[in-house]
Amino acid sequence: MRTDTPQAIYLKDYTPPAFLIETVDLDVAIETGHATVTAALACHRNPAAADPSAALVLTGEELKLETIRLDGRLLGQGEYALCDDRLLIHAELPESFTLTTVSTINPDGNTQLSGLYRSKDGYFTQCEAEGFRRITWFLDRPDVMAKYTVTIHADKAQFPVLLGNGNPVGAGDEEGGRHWAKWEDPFRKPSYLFAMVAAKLDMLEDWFVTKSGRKVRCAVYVEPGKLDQCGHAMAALKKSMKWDEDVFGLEMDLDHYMIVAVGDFNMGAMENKGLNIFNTKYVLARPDTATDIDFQNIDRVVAHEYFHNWTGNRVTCRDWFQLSLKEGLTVFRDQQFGMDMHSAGVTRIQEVRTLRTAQFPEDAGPMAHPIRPASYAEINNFYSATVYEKGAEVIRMIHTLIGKDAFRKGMDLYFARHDGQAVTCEDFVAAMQDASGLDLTQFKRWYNQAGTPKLVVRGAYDAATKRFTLDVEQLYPATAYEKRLEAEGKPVARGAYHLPLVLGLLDADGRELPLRLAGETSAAGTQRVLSVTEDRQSFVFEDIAAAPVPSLLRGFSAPVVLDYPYTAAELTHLMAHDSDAFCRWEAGQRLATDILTAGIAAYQAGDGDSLAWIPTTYADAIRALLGSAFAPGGDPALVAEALALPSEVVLIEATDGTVDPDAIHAARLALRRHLARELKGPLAAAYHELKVDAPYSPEAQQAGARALRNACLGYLAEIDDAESRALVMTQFDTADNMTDTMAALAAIAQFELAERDDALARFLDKWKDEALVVDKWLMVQSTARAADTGQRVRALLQHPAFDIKNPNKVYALIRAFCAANPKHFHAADGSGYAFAADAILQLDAMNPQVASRIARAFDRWRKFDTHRQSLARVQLARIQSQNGLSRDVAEVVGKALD
Ligand code: 0A1
Ligand code: ZN
Repeated sequence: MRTDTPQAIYLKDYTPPAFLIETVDLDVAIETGHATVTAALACHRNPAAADPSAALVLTGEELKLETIRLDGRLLGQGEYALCDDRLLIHAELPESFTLTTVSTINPDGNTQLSGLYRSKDGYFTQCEAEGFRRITWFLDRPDVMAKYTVTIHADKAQFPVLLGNGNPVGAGDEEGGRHWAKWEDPFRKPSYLFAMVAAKLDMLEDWFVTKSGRKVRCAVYVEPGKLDQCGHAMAALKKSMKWDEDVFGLEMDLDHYMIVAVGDFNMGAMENKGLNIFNTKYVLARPDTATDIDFQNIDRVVAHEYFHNWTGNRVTCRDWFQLSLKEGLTVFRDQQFGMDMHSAGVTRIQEVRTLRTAQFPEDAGPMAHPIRPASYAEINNFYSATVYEKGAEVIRMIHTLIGKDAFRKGMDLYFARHDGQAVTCEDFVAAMQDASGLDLTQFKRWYNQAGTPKLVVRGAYDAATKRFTLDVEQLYPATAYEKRLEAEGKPVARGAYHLPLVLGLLDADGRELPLRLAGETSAAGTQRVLSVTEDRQSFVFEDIAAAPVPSLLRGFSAPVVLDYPYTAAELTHLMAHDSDAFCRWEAGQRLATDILTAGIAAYQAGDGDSLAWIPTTYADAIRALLGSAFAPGGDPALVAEALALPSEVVLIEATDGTVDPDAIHAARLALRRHLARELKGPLAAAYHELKVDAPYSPEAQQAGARALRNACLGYLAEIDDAESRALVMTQFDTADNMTDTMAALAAIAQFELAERDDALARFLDKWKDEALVVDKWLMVQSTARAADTGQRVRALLQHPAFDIKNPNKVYALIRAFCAANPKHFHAADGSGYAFAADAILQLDAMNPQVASRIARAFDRWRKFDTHRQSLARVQLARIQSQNGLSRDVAEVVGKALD
C-alpha cells in the first residue's frame, strides 16, 4: 500500500465542538482588488463538549488577519497564534464573549470558486462544504448553528444589487458612489448555508401564497439582458413550493426566496437559506437556447434546492460524513417530484441510467465508499454519485418497504423530533422505524457497506404441484473501500442487505398472475414486495398453472445487479407485455447487452463485421417496439428510451474480464447500423409522423414526440447516404427549437465531411454570445466518435470560445471527452490519458474541485488491457508527482494507484 494518499479523517473521531456560536454579525466591504470582512461572533462554551477547558480554535483559509478583539479589547501578540489554517486564542475566555476579527480577502483572485469570488459583473459566494472559512475565521462545521446578519458595502453603479440570506433590514448610500444593504436571517443555520451577492443583475419577481396564507416573494436574478430566459425556473419554483405542501405538508418559512444565477460555478446549484445560488445552466432556458432535457433538469434542480429548505436546512447534518442524510433524501424528493411532473416511467429509467453510468462504476472502482463513508481526505470528493444517487435509492427502498403512508409519518416524526438540529443518518432511520414499526436495524448496512450487490435469482417451475419457486442469493464482495479499511486495521463488518424485491409473474399471453405465497390463504394482487434479508432465501408461489416469466425488480426496487438467466424469448415477452415501464425497458437493455456481448467477442475474434452475432429476430422486436409508440396508449417517450442501446460506459461496466473499448465501440455501432438499415422504412415513417406542429412547449407530450423523432433521426443518420444526410441537414437548417437543432448537430458531428465544419461554424457564429449554447457546441464535438475527435478537442483548448477558468466549459470539453467518450479517451496510443493528465495538472493550480472531477476519469483504468494500464499508470504517476498537488486530486490519484 502506498502512502501518497493524503491524511484521512474518521467518523469515529467525531466530537462535539468545544464552543458554540449564537450570532454572527458580518460586515463585508467590497473594494477594488480586495474585500474587508469584519466578523463579530457571539460565542460560549458548549456544555456538551468533551473537554470543558479546550482552547478556542477557529479555521481560516487564504485570509489576512488584520485585528482581533475579545469583547472589544484588542488582542496583542501572545494572546493568539496563527498556525497553518488555524487561529488559536490563548487569551483567557469567559463563559460567553464576542470575538471580532477583521480580515482582508482577495475575491478577484479566488479561482477555486469557493468562498467569496468574482464572476463577470459581480461577487458571489459558495460556502458548502468548507467555503465559509475562506471568508472569515470560524468554527466552520455544520453542527455549529448560528443566527446571521450581514452588511454588504460596494460600489453602487457597478454592483447595484446587494443580497443576503433572510430579510432586508436596511439599505443606504455611502460616500464615493458606494452603497450598503443589511440582511438578517431569522433562522439558525450552519455556515455552509451562508450566502451573499453583490452584482449587476436583472430580476424577475413573482409571488407564492402558502397553504397557511403567507405571501412569499419569489425572485430570480440573472445577468442583465437574460430576463426572457428565467420564466421556466420561476414556474418550477412555484410548482415545487406547491408540491412540497401537497405531498409532505412542508411550507415555505421565509418572506423572500431568491435564486441568483452565476456563470462560474463548480456544481449545479446551492441551497443557501432563502438565497439559492445557481449555475446558469439550471436557470436560463428559452426554446431556442435550451433542450427539452435542459428544461427538465431546471425543474429538477430548482425543486432539489427548494426541497433542501426542509431536508438540509431546517434539519441539517451533524458532520460531513452524514452528507447523504440531506442529499440522498433530497434527491429522492426531487425524483418523486420529477415523476409527478413528467412521465413517471421515463423519469425512473433516466435515473437508473444515471446510476449505472456514474454510480456503479464508482462502487466498483478505487473511490468506492458507502453512502455514509467512515473516512475521507477531502470532503469535496464525496459530493458523489454514491452519496447522491445511491443515497436516494436507499431512501427509496425505505419508502418501498414501509409504504407511502408510513414514509410520510416518518418524515413528520423526523421534523417533529429534529427541526432546528444537526443530526445523523441514524436519526432519520430511527424516525422511519418508529413511524412504521418495521425493524430497520439490518437495513442500516446500506449506510456502512460499499459496493453494488449482485442478486442471483433462479426460478423453478413444478408442474405437478403448480408451484413456482424463486431462489434468491445476495453477493456482496469487499470493495476497494473495505480493503483499504482492512489494511489500516479498521474494523470491517459486512453482512446481507435488507432490500425490497418488487415483482410480478406473467403468463404466456402476457397477463399478470394473481400471487399467493406459500402459507397464505388467498392470492393478494399481481405485484408483491418481497423482503430479502438473507444471503440465500426462497419464495414459493402457489397455484401457478404454467411456467411463468418473472418480472423482477420492478421500478428498479433496489440498487443491485440482477442475475437471472432470461432467454431471448422471455426478454422479448417482457418487452412486449410487462406492465412495469422500467422492466419493459430493462428487458430491451438486457437483450441488447446479450447481443452486444456476443458482438464484442466476435470483433475480438476478427469476425465482427460478418454480423453473424445479430439474431435475425432482433430487428423484428425493435420494429414492434417502434410500432408500439403509435398503438393506442403508446408512449413515444418510453419507446425513445427503449431504442437507445446501452452506452459504451454501461457496456464497459457490464464486461466481466478485460475491457476492449474498440470492440465495444465497433459492436455497438454495427448494431445501430444494422437496425438503421433493416428498419429504414419504419424509422423514416415514424420520423415524419412525429413532427410537432404546435408552438414549442417543454411539456412531456411534445418532448416525448421529439425524443422519439430524434432517436429515429439518429438511426437514419447511421446509414450515412445522401438521403439521410439531407434529412439531418434540413432539420439543422429549419429547426425552431434547440432540442431539434442539437439532435441534428450531434448527427452531423459524426460526419467527417464539409457539412460538419460548415454546420459547426454557422452554429457558433449564431450563438457565440450565449455561453450555455457555446457549451453545447463544445460538447457535441468532445463526445463525437469521428476519428479526428482527439485532435479537435486539443485544438479547441486554444479556441477563443473555450475558457479553462469556467467550470461549465471545462465540463463540456474536457470532462465530457474523458468520461463520456471511451473510444477516444482510451485511445490505444495513450493520447487521451496524456490529454487528461495535462488538463488535470493545469486545472489543479486554479480549481482543485474541478481538476479532481476530471481525475475521476481514471477510476476504471485497471479494467483495461496491460498496454493501456501501463499508459494510464504513467499519467497517474506524473500527476501524483506534481509538487503542491491539491488534497482533492491527491486523494483521487492516490487511491487509483493504491
Ligand atoms: N448542496 C448542493 C450541491 C453543492 C455541493 C457543494 C458545492 O460546492 C463544493 C456546491 C453545491 C446541492 O446538493 O444541490
Ligand atoms: Zn442537494
